[in-house]
Amino acid sequence: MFTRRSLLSTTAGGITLATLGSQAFAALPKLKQKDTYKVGFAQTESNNPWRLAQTASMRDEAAKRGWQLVYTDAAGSAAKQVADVRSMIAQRVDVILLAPREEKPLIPAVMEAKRAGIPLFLIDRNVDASLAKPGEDYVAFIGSDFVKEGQQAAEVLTKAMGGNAKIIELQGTVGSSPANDRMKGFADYIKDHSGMQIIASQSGDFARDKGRQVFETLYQAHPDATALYSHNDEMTMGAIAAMEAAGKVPGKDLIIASIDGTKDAAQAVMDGKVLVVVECNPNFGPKAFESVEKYGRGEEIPTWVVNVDRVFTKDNIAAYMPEAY
Ligand code: GYE
Repeated sequence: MFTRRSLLSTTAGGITLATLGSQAFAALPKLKQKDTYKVGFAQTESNNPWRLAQTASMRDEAAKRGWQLVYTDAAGSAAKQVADVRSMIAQRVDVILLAPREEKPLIPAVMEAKRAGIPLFLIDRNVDASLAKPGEDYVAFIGSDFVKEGQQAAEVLTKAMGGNAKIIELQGTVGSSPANDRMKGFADYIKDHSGMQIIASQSGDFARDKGRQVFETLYQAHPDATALYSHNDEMTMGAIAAMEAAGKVPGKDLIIASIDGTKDAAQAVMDGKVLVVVECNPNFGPKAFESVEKYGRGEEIPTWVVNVDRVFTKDNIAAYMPEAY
């Protein structure tokens, strides 16, 4: 529980630091200060541009520093990801960076690393906070505020639609923290706007083709839908394909709010097909490796290193295009 600790919040260089009292870190495995580390990076899947950009960022940062990267890809299976972390423990990596596919099934991996004396950082996704705690069971979570992303998507959509919409929601991977929190943030915002109604909500597993199939089915059942809220850009692109196949005009017949910032989605904002993309930046390499380095120096790490996300609409998307992946 968080009761015995003091929680301080400061903002430095766009990163919010939520710092816990130092006694909380006593239980964590330590990291020796070294010139170079053997870092395990347990990726969850590689079937979309966001994941590929994230992996490239991790590889680039490792290469830049001359650190060894032990990379695994769980190919969309939480069970394989647990096995991947176990193999990193067996190989005695210095530190583990885990992008946990789902909130609960990865808890054993987090706890086993702790018992093995290997410090672990969660990157991009979180685990269930009632079962494992930052600063106690793992060092820190480095990633976005997904609740806020959902709120921001809802806010832009609500304003654009004058407070009235029949919304189809495409959820991310069931049991993953971005799906849970993006759903919550959006719902929190629209509950004060009675004209904003979610008429159907189902998972498209953060994947383009699944998103296309699920949207097609939901839209056939709910042809009165006027908006789409999709938890990531890949599902959005799938849904756009389904809309166009049904003879509908994305951006006119259905107003779209999405999350991530892929090249395809940014182009769709340029083309007027997508109203808003809330950013979720995949370039974790510099921040993740810097946090490891600091931890090795004995510095206290904020329990949540928050990525600050931008909001892209037709007004500012052109400037972002060169960065899109
Ligand atoms: O939005 C999605 C990816 O975990 C924050 O996972 C990440 C999400 C991201 O597959 O596109």
